[in-house]
Amino acid sequence: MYLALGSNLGDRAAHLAHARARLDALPGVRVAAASPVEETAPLGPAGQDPYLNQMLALRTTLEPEALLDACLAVEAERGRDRAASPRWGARTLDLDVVLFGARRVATPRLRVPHPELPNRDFWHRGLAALGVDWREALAAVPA
Ligand code: PH2
Ligand code: MG
Ligand code: MG
Repeated sequence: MYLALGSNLGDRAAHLAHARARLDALPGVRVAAASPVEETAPLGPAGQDPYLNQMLALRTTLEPEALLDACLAVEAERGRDRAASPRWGARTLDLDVVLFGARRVATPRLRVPHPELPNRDFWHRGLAALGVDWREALAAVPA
């Protein structure tokens, strides 16, 4: 599966490094590959600082919602406070499930493929660095 990392608050590179290490240490999760880290202009509310973004390829035996729970826990370790920040507001660490094989998930907590995938060129570049064409990957997911 492919996981997007983002940070635009505090020590951004350290937040991303923490995420890579903690995810790799989780039972049933391996970081198989990582794209280069890219600095990107913020999408969303004005006045935010630039992001660091990175795409990871994870091998996992976890189900998508279990992986989501692990991601939320790792975000919280970096002080992510969802209540304090508006949608798309500044954040220390954001971990987004972008693709999970050819699976489609649509639950109240999780939508995969990530609905923003078609709109984020930095995710497209991250996936391309991992050998993935985002259009082909999307096309492989059944409706
Ligand atoms: N994530 C957001 C909102 N805006 N902008 C950039 N450049 N990178 C992101 O990862 C990002 C964003 C919400 O998750
Ligand atoms: Mg996000
Ligand atoms: Mg998120």
